[in-house]
Amino acid sequence: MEFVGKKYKMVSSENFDEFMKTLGVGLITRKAANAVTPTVELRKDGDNFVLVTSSTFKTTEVKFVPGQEFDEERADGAKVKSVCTFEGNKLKQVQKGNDGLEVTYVREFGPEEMKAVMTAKDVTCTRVYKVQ
Ligand code: DKA
Repeated sequence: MEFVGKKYKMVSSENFDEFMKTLGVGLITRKAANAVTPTVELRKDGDNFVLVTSSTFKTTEVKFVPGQEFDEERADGAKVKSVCTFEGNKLKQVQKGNDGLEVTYVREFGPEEMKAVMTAKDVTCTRVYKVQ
């Protein structure tokens, strides 16, 4: 997995505000999250992977073993359950909230960029990150 340890910085974002609205994120948190350009890095730590998303708004560390469900605290503070799996260079995350909402994230890692497609209900958000 040649993309482990690479740092990617966001260069574009489409529909993120609508996506966050669908997740039930309030206005103040949305404003803060919309204002930042996060850096994403996938790390490996023994059997675990750690997806680190850093910004001045918030830094989250999502620690997982592929295929095993885990508890996650999302960047908006929501307590959710997630499962992450790899399909080649794509990392797929399915996240379920207490409210029953299912959110999927597909992060496709490449040598130059990482593209994240996030979907909740009928809303899709696409964010592109360039290697640093
Ligand atoms: C990113 O990786 C954004 C991840 C989105 C997390 C869910 C929405 C949080 C709202 C504060 O660039």
